[in-house]
Amino acid sequence: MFKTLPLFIAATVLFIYLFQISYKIINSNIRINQLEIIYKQKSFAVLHKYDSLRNFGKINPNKIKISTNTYIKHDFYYIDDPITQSTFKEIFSNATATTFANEYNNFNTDLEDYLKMIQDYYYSPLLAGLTDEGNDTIEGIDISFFTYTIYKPPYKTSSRNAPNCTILMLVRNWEVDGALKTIRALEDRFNKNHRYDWVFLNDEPFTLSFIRSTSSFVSSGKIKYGIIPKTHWNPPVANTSDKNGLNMTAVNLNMESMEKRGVLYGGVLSYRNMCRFQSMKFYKHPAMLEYEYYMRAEPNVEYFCDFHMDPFEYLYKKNAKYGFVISMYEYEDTIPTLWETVENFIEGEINDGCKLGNCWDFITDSGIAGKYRPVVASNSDYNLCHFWSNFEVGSLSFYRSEKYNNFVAYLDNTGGFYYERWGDAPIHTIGALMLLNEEEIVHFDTIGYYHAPFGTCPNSENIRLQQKCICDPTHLKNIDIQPNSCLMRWWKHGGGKKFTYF
Ligand SMILES: Nc1nc2c(ncn2[C@@H]2O[C@H](COP(=O)(O)OP(=O)(O)O)[C@@H](O)[C@H]2O)c(=O)[nH]1
Ligand SMILES: [Mg+2]
Repeated sequence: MFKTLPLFIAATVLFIYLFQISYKIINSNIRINQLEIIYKQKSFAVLHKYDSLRNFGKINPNKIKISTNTYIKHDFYYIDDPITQSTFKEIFSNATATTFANEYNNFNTDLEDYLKMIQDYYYSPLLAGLTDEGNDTIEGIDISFFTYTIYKPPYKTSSRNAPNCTILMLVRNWEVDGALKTIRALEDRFNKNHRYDWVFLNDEPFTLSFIRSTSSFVSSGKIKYGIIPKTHWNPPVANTSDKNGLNMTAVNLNMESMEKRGVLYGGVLSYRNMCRFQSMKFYKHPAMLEYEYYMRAEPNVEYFCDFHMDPFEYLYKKNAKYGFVISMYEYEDTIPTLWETVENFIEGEINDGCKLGNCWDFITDSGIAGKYRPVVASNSDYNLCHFWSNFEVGSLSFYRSEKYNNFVAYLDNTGGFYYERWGDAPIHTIGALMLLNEEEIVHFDTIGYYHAPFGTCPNSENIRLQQKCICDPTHLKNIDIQPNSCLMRWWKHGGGKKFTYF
């Protein structure tokens, strides 16, 4: 008994001690949790204090600041041209155009209404089986060109140095994060000083959240959201005026085989739609009609440096038609018969007295350029060099010219966009070199740019400092120092090595 008592007391003390500790721990955790909950509730209340007022388009413009630099003023926020009666008249009969343009322009100004309109006119009939894949018309009205326009104040045109220019991004709703990264960077590095318009195009209607977030990232100016008609997007089918029609069984077989061979995007139909659209349709979209020059932007790219000059102004003042930053070799697997098609086209044109542009050697010379041999051997007289079109600045009148359109229509008639997987980059490149001369094509050597997996970074330290570049020209991802860059060929056979300073 006397022996076990101290043991018993010690055990009891230990138990009480441990119990107290656990109680404290549990209690403090509970308290922390409670505090956290209260804290979260409070922050939530503070954060969302103005939510009911902040609902898009329903705020008091004079009072509520909705982001660090943006006041949305309701008056400025409305559906606008270019879908006015005259545009409609080009597409529809007169009577339909008048009714529909009125209906369109009378729509309430809220974004929700835009979406409801899309829902009513676009999705519901699709779901009800009233339309099919190849048809955008509802009761004889083509709804596919709908463009929604936002004016974001201060809406000034005076800061622009070239007329009628726009930044164009073809994009899907789910790419919104990448789109925001691009907009943020391009606005910061370039456009906040110029306020050129933005145009977003999609083969599906943009969602409300896409429109809200992207428009809030643009500093100011006009922002358009356009739907691409299926007739401009889907493979051309038989019995349409577009072309003779593709043999889709053959297209599918080719896609399967390219996929098996590991050709990039070899098995993807939507990629082919995209390449054909970017080659021969984008400049025809009504949202683009008011513009003279365009700059292509893609989601998830980077702009390493401040722009020291305005590429639009540069092309405009020099009367140039095409500008690029990166040039490299194309995958031959995607264009096995492109070159013979081009040669056939040229043969016909030259017989008609047409002359090739004076930089043609840039894509036909296959000799050694600089100290590197070309790493890509070609099976045709095309050396596979092309301007990377994910960044390009181009004259839309060049793209709308009869000659360019004859060229792409000829290519399209062979079905090569689908039977093979012709990219818009080699097509823009070949078109430009065929129809333009040296002084009309510009290499922008001071723009720092990255699109996976390659980028370009100005070589001069002075320029990098002046333009606040975040890039390393010696990095392996700098395409300009890689043997698969075509830049040396451009210096040798194209426009030469020039500097893009005024
Ligand atoms: N709306 C839409 N945009 C597309 C589609 N496919 C590609 N794009 C856009 O077209 C551009 C090129 O596509 P991307 O996937 O970046 O191809 P890559 O640059 O050749 O690897 C990007 O701006 C994409 O957002 C599509 O099916 N629908
Ligand atoms: Mg891309």
